[in-house]
Amino acid sequence: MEPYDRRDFMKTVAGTAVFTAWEGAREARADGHAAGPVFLSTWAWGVPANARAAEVLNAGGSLLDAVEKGINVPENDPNVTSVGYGGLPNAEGVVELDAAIMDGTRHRAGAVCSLHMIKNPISVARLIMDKTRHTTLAGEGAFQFALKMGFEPQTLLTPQSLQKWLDWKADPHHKTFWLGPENHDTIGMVAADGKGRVVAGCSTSGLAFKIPGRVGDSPLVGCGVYADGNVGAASATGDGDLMTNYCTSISIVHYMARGASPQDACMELLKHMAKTDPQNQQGQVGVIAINKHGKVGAACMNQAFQLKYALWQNGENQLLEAVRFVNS
Ligand code: SD4
Repeated sequence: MEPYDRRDFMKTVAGTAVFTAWEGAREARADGHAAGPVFLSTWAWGVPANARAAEVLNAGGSLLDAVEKGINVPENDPNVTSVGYGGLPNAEGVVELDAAIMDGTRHRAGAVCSLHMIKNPISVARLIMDKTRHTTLAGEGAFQFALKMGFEPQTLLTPQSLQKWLDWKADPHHKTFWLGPENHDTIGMVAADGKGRVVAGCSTSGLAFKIPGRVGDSPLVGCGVYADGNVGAASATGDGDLMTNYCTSISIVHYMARGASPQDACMELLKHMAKTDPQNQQGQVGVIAINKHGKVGAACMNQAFQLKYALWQNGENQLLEAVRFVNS
């Protein structure tokens, strides 16, 4: 395996993503702002999430409304087994959801950890940001807050996710998180409105069959999301137990603040992780970034965790492959 080298980068892996990032750069207006809004989301369910976000913005909603409502799409989809309704449960069969949203303009976030029985944690996170002086609520307190805000409690297990948990439970050799990683994904979305405003949001059920109470990177400000209106925004997907130790999203935004493009900022973060511990090159790490001008970047550590991301720009919504750090 050969780690990323900046000289090789332009001519190697995942050309589409590189091309797209550079195309985005070319489409920036002379005043430095993108011609219009840009939405960038993780994984295939990012495509309908972006479409909904663009629709909300187009109908006069704010960028925060757009990101929240966009993320609601995979949260509501029972077939997305790592986010919201239908998300795989913890080891005790309870679905515990994490989410965060951050407004780069106000430099203010809302976050919710280990929320049960409420299918839209990103909307609860938004209300924590907008209606309270707090940034993060967890567990029972978060649930009670959601009820006060009018959310309907419901079971988040679907027949399919219940069956998967029963199968896992019945398997005498099942993996647990006392030992190693399992099955997961998430929705992260970063957005710029073309007028200098940026927002980041993230929502997940976390690692399937996790130890109850485990909180991943997704709801932690600076880890799963970060947005700074002067610079840009970032989000992360993958092994949150690993990535939390690198504060991935704030690191990427800080690389951008020091002049890196969103793509180079993503790669710098991966390079730092690989340098700190070469084992991290086998890790499940995916990151996306946008700057306030609407230029984008997306990267993942290796082929085994090939991040796909959805990019909505100029009315077009594409699913692309992120650039890999390890070239094999
Ligand atoms: C977590 N980072 O809870 C989340 C899960 C995820 O791709 O994003 N998986 O660790």
